[in-house]
Amino acid sequence: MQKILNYINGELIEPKSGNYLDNYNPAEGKVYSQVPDSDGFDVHHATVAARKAFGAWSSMPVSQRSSILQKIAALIDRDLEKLVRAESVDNGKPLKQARALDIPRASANIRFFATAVLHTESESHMTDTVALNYTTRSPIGVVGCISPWNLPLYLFTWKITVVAKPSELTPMTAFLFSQLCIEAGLPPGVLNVVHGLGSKAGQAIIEHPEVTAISFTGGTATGKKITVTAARMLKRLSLELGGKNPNIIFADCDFKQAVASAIESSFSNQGEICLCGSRILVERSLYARFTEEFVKATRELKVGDPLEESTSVGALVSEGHMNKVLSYIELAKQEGGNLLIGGRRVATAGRCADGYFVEPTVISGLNQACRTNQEEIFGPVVTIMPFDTEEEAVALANSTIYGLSATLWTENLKRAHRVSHQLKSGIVWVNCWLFRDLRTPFGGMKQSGVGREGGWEALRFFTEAKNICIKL
Ligand code: TXE
Repeated sequence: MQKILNYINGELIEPKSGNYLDNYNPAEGKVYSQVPDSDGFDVHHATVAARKAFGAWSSMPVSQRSSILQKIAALIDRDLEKLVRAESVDNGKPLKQARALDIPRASANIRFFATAVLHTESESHMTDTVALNYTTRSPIGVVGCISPWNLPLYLFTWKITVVAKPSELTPMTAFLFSQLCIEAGLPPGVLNVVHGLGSKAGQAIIEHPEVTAISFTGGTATGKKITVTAARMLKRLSLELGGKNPNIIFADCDFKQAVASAIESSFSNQGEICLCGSRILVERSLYARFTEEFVKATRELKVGDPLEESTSVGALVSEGHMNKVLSYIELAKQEGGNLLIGGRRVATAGRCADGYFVEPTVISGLNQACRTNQEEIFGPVVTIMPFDTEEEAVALANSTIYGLSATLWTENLKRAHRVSHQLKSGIVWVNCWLFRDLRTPFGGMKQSGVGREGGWEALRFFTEAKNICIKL
């Protein structure tokens, strides 16, 4: 059985303890590889390597660093199909999803930062004619990066700076990526990938005194735990957490596009994207028509073997996660919800008979206050609710502890601006979803996160500003 290895100080090595965890293929419900069960020793080894690499790497001319990163991006493009398949097998997502989103965005992320660094500027401020201030930005040091399982390689490549831990549920593409870093000539220690459990390897990264900043993407509960440790040690923190995002459909929308996009934002990646629109709010005059069309389009989605090109909805990432999603569907029924479609585990035959598939599920008849409409489910499950006025739509949209993204559909330009300004979320999409320019800030308000990543925000997070004031 294939063994995944840690990537420390430029080498692919076993964990010191020799212990491994089972890694499942969620479409088959079977173990298919082994992932290192790393501990504090491996994390320390990685951190020392990172510390050692830091000086030479951060003083290497920018053009050289840029060309190594661009080489890594080119190697990802070269290995596109291999990485697409690996991501699909490891996570359960359909091949076409990994090919359209995950892997191309991973190389785009790296290329973005490889070229952005060639165009940075320093600020300067004249104080009357008396003094000149200029501000430099230098790399902050060893950063611990913890990434989740839903968009494994894509989110991993947002965070690459020195000691990184991918999710233990989806380690494969980070391992393949380590091999590409070696091939591209990335100096030893600049990136170290330590695989293992969050509570062990992850916690050791957070607690390591040499790790000066932490960038985390994952669940809100884990984010809170990490904050407590980081606060005690005064570490800089960037958190990208959960969401319960509204998708607001006004009666004057482009109906066909709104239905098609709502299918995408509800069920892409099995609903396992923090940006998915899990609460669909529809203006009452359009409610019956929209619901009918939406349920009809949901029925047409093909659920099943992720390796088949025609599949739209694959397997959930793990048995535990599938059971969590199914328990929320039970909760929705107890809370008085009507299942318009879906609601059960999918029974498949052949290779995928034991896979973790759940039917795309649409629930109506719930109020905004119930748990189904308040808590993140993170699966192919959406609720649909009517509203009467713009004010009510905004109030419903804003009434959760989360504030990551919101989508709204209207052809009325004034309303688009007005509502966008009132929505309490870090990202608002008008007449589109998941349309992303890598220069823009990414992150959430309220309990969806702390700080922003993406674009210049990321460069700011990973650097330390210093102001130099010269009296003239
Ligand atoms: O995520 P965790 P889980 C949400 C989603 C999901 C819920 C729980 O609702 O149902 O979170 O998922 C590492 N110190 N999202 O439990 O635990 C862990 O090993 C350091 C939203 O799988 O947050 C993994 O690498 N690290 C989300 C990473 O944290 C720790 C994506 C994420 O796992 C740690 C995923 C610790 N103490 C889930 N404990 C999004 N925002 O996109 C765990 N980890």
